[in-house]
Amino acid sequence: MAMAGESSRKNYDKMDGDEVAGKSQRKVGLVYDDTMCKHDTPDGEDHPEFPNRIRVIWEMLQLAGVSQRCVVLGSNKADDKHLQLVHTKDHVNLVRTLSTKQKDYQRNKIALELSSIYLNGSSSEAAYLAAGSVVKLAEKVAQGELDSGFAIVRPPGHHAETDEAMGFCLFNNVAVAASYLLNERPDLGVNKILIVDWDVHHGNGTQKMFWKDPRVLFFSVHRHEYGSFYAPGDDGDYNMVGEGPGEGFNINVPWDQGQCGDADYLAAWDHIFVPVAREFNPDIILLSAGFDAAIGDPLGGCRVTPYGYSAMLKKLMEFADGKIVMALEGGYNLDSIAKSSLACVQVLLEDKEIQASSETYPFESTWRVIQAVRKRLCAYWPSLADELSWKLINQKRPTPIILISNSDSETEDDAQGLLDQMSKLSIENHQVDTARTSWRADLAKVDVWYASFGSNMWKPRFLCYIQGGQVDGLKRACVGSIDKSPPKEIVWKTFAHRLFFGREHTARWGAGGVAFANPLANPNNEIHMCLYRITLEQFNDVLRQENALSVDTDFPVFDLAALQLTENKGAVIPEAVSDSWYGSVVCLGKECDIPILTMTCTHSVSEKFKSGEFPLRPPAKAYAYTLIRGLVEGGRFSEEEAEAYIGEAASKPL
Ligand code: X5A
Ligand code: ZN
Repeated sequence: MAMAGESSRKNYDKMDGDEVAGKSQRKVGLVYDDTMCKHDTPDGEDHPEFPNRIRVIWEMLQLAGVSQRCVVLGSNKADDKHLQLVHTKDHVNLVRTLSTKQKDYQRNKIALELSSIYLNGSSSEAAYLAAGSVVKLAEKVAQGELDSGFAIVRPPGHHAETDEAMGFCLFNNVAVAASYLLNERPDLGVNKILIVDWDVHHGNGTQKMFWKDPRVLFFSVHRHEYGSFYAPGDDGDYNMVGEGPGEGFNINVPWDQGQCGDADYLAAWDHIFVPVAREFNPDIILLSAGFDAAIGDPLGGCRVTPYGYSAMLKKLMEFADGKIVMALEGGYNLDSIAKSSLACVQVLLEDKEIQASSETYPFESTWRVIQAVRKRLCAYWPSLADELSWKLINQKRPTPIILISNSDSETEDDAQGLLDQMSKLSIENHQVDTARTSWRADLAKVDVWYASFGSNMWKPRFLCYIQGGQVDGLKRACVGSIDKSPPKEIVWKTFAHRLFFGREHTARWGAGGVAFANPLANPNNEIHMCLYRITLEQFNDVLRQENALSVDTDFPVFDLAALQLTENKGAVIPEAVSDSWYGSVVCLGKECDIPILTMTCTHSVSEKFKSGEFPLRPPAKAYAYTLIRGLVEGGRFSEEEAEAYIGEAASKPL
């Protein structure tokens, strides 16, 4: 395989000793190969996991003069035999034969069946190189030829499951390397491997591959938020501790809010990972080093700084004689991933003392999560058994507010657009304002039923609009309402309106329509709605978030006069949201003398759906699943019934 370049070849020779420029240092390996940049979207469409990610990291290491002090290795193609240690034969065959497909549409068809995957003619080669390079680097570190190393690879790996590519990942690079050391190289004496996954997403693939294997201790810290952050579902929950002989060897630290930073991550290190790693005493550490929890990342919404990464890595250097193999996973802000990578390689090189420190405290929710994890796992790891001191957990900071939210109705579709938007995004660390403006106090006294028929039927998803948080695919956290108290009551009701799905594509859910209710009633129709009893203040905040407006506002979008008008006329179009997709508020009657309000498209827009001017589209799988989940978990329907209901609404003409 191609080497990274002529200059690096020279470096390799030069670096063959322990002494560089007179100072002794650790031998750190780097793998980089431009060939992995060839994996790209087939149609040139923007995507956050794009080729330059690895290039900027490599260039940063060169510019900083750091790569010149490392051992630069060329890439290495994985053996099918090694891939099959963790993947099925079918999966390996599928990825291998991608390159033999002559036409993009053949690959597009495969990619479409998978979650968050694109493929082109070079995807197969890149996937083989990514996995093989991590294997090679791990082998050299295990052998002692290198002290540690960083494989700057793509596509990433940790979402890839035994038989499935997903989440931008084709082969599970780190898992292949771990399994290779344990099963193919008994001669190297690696009996216990610690895999640390600090990518902002849960390492679902890695977790599953070593679920019952006590030789691999898996740590993953990730955003989880009721199971709604990618990867969807319960896999990332802290209750997932492994099974059989592997019970206790799987440790998830699932954040239940975004915006976690150095203080939160280091708290997880100090109070969970470090004590457990000390007990486990690994022979080598493999690090799923995604940098999408970095400050500025468009997908992660967290705030880890290069200092934070270096401090976390430094704490890991205490174990396994510092034998650490880092493999790149996610990370989508070029500046952040380059700087974070540099900080990490400097730690591996033991360049200098780590400067700076974290000045803030962890969130209250961070302490809650850490305590829950410790409690769940202390039976396996005695060092987690003690209660954290009250003094410690009392050191906490308030949850900040992001002033922009988004929703199903978000019209920004392409990834670059999102990146642009992100750079304009104003994140302010101001505290929740307890001195509310007067309109809030007034509207807080009035209750309404918010009637949901789309993804908000799934309670955890709706709660994001109240309590803040993020659901799958959402590029930014919901801020929640200023009033974070949960709904006072939840009931289900049926109305004589038509559920339908329209629009072609959303940023969050990809291709497919989102749910609308026809604002006009029709006795032949039946729509199922989940009604949340909330205050009119909260309803305003939901309405604003649903239409991608900031909740930080001096004026209500929907005030008492508007409520009166809606009750009298059946529907109003609040000025501030009139151009948005959910531009009208419809009153569906009363329940216990409290008005039932829903938000949907305006009548004139529904006419355009009817005439075909706007497209009707069945929902994307994941989106439909959220609705089905809402209907099932809400006790409205069995899964089959829910599917049939959604299926019918998605296929019948308006
Ligand atoms: C490796 C990684 C993220 C997938 C997000 C899909 N994957 N929405 O960061
Ligand atoms: Zn990630």
